[in-house]
Amino acid sequence: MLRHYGYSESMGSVEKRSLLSLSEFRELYDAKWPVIVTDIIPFWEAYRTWNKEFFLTHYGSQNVLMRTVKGRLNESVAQVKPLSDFVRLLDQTTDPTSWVYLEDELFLIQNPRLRAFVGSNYLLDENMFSLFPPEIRPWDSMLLWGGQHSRSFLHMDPYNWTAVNAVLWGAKHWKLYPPGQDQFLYIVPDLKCGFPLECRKYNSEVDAFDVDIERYPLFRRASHLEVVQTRGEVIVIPSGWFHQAYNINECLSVSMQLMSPSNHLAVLEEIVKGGNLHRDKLPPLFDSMGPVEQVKLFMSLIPKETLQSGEDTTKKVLKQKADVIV
Ligand SMILES: O=C(O)CCC(=O)C(=O)O
Repeated sequence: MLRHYGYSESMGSVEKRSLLSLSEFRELYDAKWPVIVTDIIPFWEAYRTWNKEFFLTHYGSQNVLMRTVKGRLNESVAQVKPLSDFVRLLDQTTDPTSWVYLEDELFLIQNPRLRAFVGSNYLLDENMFSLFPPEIRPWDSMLLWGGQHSRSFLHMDPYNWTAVNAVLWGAKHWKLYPPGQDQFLYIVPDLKCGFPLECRKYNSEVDAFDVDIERYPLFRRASHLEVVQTRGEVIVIPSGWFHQAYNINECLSVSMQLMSPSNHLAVLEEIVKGGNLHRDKLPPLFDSMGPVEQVKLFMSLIPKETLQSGEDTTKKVLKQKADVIV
């Protein structure tokens, strides 16, 4: 299966690049191979000014969405707490089996002045998510702040988009699994992403950093790459790659997403699978159209009720966060 997708079984590595042009990115990496780019974030105001004191002083009383883990990764509990409480817990937990992880899709969107500290990223130029109606455009800048040992699930991203993750401080150890290995990954069935435009969620039951090999014996057959991403670096992970990040020390990052002419059909496919549009609605000439026209046409066919429920989803999540009084 790896070969079917054009990957060889002897894995290569993840390069760290600077002065990478957009055309070279598209040719070599976009929807093909992960890459780390080292000369984007150092120009961001967030890189110079964000630190723990800054967040506590200006945003300490705001509620954030976080996960607490005591024991194994899949026993984690989602919670809403004021940011100052999160920081207190962060400073207390440094045990490999007890940690907290702020994973908030909406914090930066709720705080546009803070969001403005995140600078531009030319890799996201011409991002086709901008062609989505605002009501159903995926939230586009998730704040991730975790203590040592905290980690994500092993997962593929919503809509099978290209992940773009920028580390502002700390370091992440990544494990990256090329497509075509689902039979080794123990993917949890029937999960939903909960985004404004509903889609499937692809999480693995396996914690790649603490594998229960008796329970998941096939997992050892999955080929993967590993890389450490440090402060000031952006990692780009192509569509179709399962990935998991482990924070080696306290780490803050912002995660974004890319839909480009190289992966737009994969993204649209996920929107169909999410039940938002039946593929019969696409006219026969769809296949002969260019990527931008395809996305525009596709979006124009999304039912009005779906736009409304997208808007309602964002309002509901914001209300849930605001209603928690601790
Ligand atoms: O930083 C993490 O914990 C994981 C983030 C991630 O998977 C992503 O940016 O797609």
